[in-house]
This record gives sequence, C-alpha cells and structure tokens, in this order.
Amino acid sequence: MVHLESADPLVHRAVLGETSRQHGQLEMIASENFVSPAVREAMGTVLTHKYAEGLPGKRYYGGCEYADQVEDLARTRATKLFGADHANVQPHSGAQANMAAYFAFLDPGDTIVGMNLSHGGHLTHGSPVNFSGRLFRVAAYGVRESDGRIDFDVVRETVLRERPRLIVTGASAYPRAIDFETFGEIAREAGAIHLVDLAHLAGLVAGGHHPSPFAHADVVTTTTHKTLRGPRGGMAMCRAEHAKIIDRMVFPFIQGGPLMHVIAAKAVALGEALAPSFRDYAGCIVENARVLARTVTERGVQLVSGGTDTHLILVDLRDRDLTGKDAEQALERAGITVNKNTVPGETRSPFVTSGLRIGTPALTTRGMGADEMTLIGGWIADILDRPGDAQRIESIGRRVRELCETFPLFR
Ligand code: DSN
Repeated sequence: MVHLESADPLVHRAVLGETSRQHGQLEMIASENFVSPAVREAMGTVLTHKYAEGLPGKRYYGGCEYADQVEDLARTRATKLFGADHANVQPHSGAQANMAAYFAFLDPGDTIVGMNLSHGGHLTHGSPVNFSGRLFRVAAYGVRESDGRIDFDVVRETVLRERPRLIVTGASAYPRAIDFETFGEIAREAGAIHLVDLAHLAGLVAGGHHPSPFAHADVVTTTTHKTLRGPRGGMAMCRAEHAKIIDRMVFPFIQGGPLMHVIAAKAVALGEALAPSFRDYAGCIVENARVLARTVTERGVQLVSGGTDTHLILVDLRDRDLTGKDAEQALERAGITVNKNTVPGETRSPFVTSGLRIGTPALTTRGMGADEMTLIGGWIADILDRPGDAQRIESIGRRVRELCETFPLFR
C-alpha cells in the first residue's frame, strides 16, 4: 500500500489497524469470511473505472470488451457451480438481489410469507423496518418453541391461509439444514413463487454439504462473501423462464452501473469454489461447527435446537443472568469476535438480545480444525460462565493471541 500510505496516512493507518485486528482476533461472525489474495487483487483492479450498464454483448457504453469477458466468466461459473439455468452477477448486495427478485414478481401491496427476523430470518424477508415490510403485506412463520426447528405444519397453514404471491425461504440465524424441497412443495400447492435466499448457505451448497434448493425454487439469491468466500456482493439465479425479468429488475430497475471490479472478483471466487478443494473446505466448516456445538453444550451452554447442521450455532443465554450484548463484549475483550443475536421468543431489544450467533467459516479458512474448535469452545464457555472475571478474560486473551500467531492470516 505504498501509494495509500503517502497519499492518505489517516486511511492507511485505519486499514493497518483493521489488518492487525483481523489477524490478532478469532473471527467468529457467521456471515464473515476471508477471501483469497487473488480475489482481493481482482477487487483492486482498473475494472473499477469502467461503466458497463447492460449485459455482456448488450451494453450502453463503448469499451466493454474486457468487462464482458469477466462478467461472462462470472455468469458461466455461477451457473456451473450451482446447476442454475441463469445467473445475474450484478447485484451490489444480497439485499439488492432480493429486491430485484421481489419486483420481478410482485406489486406493492402483494402478500409475501417469510421467516420472522427474531426466529432467524432476515431484514429483507419482510421486517417492518425494511423496504420488504413497508411495500408488501407480510405473514411470517417461525420455529417451534420446543425444539427451535421450522414447523412445516405452521408454514403450510400460514401459506394456505394467506395465499401469498411469493414465499421467501432461507435464514440468517438458523443453525439447522433447511428443507427447501418441502418449502417448494408448499409454494407449488399455493401457486406461489418460491424465492430462496441462500446467502448463508451458498458455500455449503456449492461444496455439497447442504441440500441444493435449485430444483425446488424459482429464484435463488445469495451474497457472495459469506460461506461462498468471495467479495462483498450479491447474485440472483433463476430458471430460464425468469431470466429476462430478473435481469431487467437488477438493471435498470433497481441499479445503475455494475461494479465490474467486484464482478471480476466474483468470477475468481466462483472459480475457486469450482475446485475440488472447496468441497473439503465446506465440509470442514460444518464439522468445525459440530465440534464447537458439542464442546459448549458439554459445558452447559444452551443452543437453540440443541446443535447445528450448518456453519453456525445460536447460543441461548436465557438461562443465565447475561444478555447477548454483555456476552459479545466479554468475548471481544478476549479477542473472540461474535455477534449478539435475537433468539426465538426474544423479549429484549435487538441492541441487547438474549443470544449469540457464532460461526466457523472464517476460522476454517484460516486452517483451524477440530482441535482448535475444542479449545475455543472451552474458552467461550469459560467466559460465558464468568463474564465479569477480568483476570480470566485477560489470560484467555493471551492464549487467543498465541493461537492466532500459529495460524497466520495474511502471508
Ligand atoms: N448481515 C448479514 C448477517 O450477518 O447475517 C445478513 O445480511
């Protein structure tokens, strides 16, 4: 970063600070990951200069030869990786991919059915503070109080009663595998469009460690930066019959010029996900989450649904005199980064919460495995047992820093 250092020392210092934070802490936010140097490099290329509104071969600007090449690579790799008919790789984010998908099929005032945010859904699945809750009529389903799992009797009953035009499935804080096939059957029964938001699970599906939703969905959106391990961004994939409308909704309806440097990085990441080693990576993410779940539950930590099939666990703190906010801060003091999270039946505000979401994708990228998860799970339990014990947190913090040194992040 020779140029940045001399041109803008303040930004340079902040970037160095963030680099050392990422290296020196255990990153366990379930939606974060570390990209390869090649993906990072692609994001810093001259493609950021280029306007390329339109699609490959059909642009509104001249000089798009190389923009076309990278976008075609990204599209082809996405369809191959997921077995989709069509991919649009231009959405700047998962939220925008969802917005395009909604507008492809809905008018304001139409009904959607999605998962309750406090039960693990996402803001764009109908939360009143999001455009999706403001523009559409929303009926929500949740998980069973008794076992923390999606209750398909309730889903079916809700869908058949509300007769939505679209059912959105997928979640941000649901630790169990999602039965997209049953969701697809219910959508068909009701004559509704089935939109799958695969953001959290995309890498697991790509790596063959979660059932694929593609045979059961009309549209599948995703972010590219979570388990898929690409640059920050989104994608929308669909059946051939919906390709035109999805493309038109991404541009010109909700977006302008695509971020070609990010699309180049998406192409690189999708190429990496097609390599056989990505299957192993996805498998290790899930195995690491299982080990973590087992370790903390053996220490008396309650988990929503009692465990995990995916990349994350959801800790339920309601049996302790501890909020999600205080637990997050105590863990951060030891260098373990997680996020406070609502739990099903939550009574506290989203700024306080009664839970913690903890994920394994980033540490798995770093090369950590079952031994490290056992160690870290023990530290997490130690801190949750005595969050006010400064000496204990200081001593765990030292061990966290030593562990991070053993698994260098930026070589
Ligand atoms: N904010 C993301 C997450 O953390 O799950 C979802 O968009």
